[in-house]
Amino acid sequence: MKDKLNKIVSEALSQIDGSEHLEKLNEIKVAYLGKKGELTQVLKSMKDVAAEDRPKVGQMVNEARTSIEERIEKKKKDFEKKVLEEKIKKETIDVTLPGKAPVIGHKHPNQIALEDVEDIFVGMGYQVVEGPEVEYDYYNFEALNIPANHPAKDEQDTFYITSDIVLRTQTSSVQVHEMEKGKLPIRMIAPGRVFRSDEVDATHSPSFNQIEGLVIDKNVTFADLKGTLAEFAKKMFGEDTKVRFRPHHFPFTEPSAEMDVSCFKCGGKGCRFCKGEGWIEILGCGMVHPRVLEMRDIDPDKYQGFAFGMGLERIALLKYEIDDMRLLYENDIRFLEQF
Ligand code: 2NM
Repeated sequence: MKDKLNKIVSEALSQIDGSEHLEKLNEIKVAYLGKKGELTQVLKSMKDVAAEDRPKVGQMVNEARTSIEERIEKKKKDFEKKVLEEKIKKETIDVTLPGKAPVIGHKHPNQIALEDVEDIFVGMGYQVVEGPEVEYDYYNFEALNIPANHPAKDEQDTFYITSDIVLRTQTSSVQVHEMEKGKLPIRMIAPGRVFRSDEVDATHSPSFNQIEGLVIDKNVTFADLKGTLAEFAKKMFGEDTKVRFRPHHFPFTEPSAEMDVSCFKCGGKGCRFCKGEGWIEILGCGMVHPRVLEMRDIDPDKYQGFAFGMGLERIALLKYEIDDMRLLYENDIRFLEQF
């Protein structure tokens, strides 16, 4: 009996060890431990065993059963481990493979220049104010002391929607609205799109961007204008930048001037960039005309103001040494990627 059991066990174990998948293992389990299995048959033949030998034989059969069961369990675990290992191997990511760089957008040079200008004036306590692009003739011209017969009002220069509604030619109209609110003092810049009936070329476009500034307070003088704009020039173009003012004429300011900055490329010696001048024109400015203040019920004997206006594209072209304004409007990715 003992030999028979040993034979069954060693056969079973070698079959278990040699099995290659889970189904085979189940077949083996049934073949040895199932209802009609070999070991079960042995148990059934117990009745033929002498009574005094039965406990011993019973123990032997149980031991045989346990050793087969344990080996099956162990083999099962081995299979599960193998399946898991294969799964993990399949799911591994090779972190050494080169990645795909995401395409990141760039700020438009106009936007960079706008944010630079805004940061400087906001730092000096100015508010950024926006207004409508479609404007009454009154706010665009009349309230700015531009008379009916002024050449700027010509249809050659201004886009008319109706006889008294225009596409704004400057953002000063926003400042007229601000003065109209009646809250003083005012310290503001008005950035935005303006429209003029110009042909497209390297320095002109029918639609471009302006930033105009306005300060109204008690005891404001031309010295405040000069100090403010000199500080702006240093912050915008570098601490060594010098400024100079040339007399000019605007209907809405008196006196009026144009401001140049020393060439930030050659430092003022004269180069190709400044066309040998050493200076670059950057903006127009002046003391707000008393008539402009009076029209808004501001007493010019109590309050004075200074104002200025600059073209955003012009600033961006200078800052990045771009020689054709059209590049700013074409949205060619190869151009925009450089900023
Ligand atoms: C410029 C030049 C000089 C200007 C004037 C005003 C207002 F509303 F106060 F009258 N706003 N902006 C001004 C003055 C604009 O642009 C070249």
